[in-house]
Amino acid sequence: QHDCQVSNIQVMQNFDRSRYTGRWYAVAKKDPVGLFLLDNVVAQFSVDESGKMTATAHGRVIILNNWEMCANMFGTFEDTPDPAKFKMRYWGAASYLQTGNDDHWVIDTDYDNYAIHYSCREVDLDGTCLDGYSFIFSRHPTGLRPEDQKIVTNKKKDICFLGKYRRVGHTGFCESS
Ligand code: AZE
Repeated sequence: QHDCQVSNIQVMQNFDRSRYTGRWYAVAKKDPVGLFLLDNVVAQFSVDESGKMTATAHGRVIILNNWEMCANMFGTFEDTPDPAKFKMRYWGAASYLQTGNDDHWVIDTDYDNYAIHYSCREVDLDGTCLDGYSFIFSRHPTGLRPEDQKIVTNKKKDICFLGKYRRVGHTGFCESS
């Protein structure tokens, strides 16, 4: 169904957080309103001794008066009754970076090649997403495999973000961090 109701969005069945750990390269993103990671976005997911999921991420940002820098971010995940839906509390290594508490849903992944992430920050009165963001992740810095592209396109449609993504470039800007 494509009624675009946030509450009807299907997420990954039987999500296995341990198989999700490790490095993911953002290959495309749909931006939220306001400041956001621009490009060179790489996320690293971990599961700690107690089973809690945590992550770090970096990406190029431009803050304040056109100050370009690499944002080093941290995230902790609060579980919900659905194993693929989390609340992510996040903050930057530097205080002038962004902090927040966003939904973090894993829509689909094969763990070894691709992952589709979704976060709606604000649900509209009609139940659709008014302000949200999404990352398409790949295990490969070179991008998605051709065989995964059709799956990803279909999922973009399912979450009603098709046509709203931009490619995420990797130029090595954040390599030293
Ligand atoms: C995400 C993957 C896992 C960890 C984190 C993520 C999100 C980070 C941001 C960062 C924004 C920073 C800004 C700085 C000026 C989803 C990539 C923390 C949303 C705007």
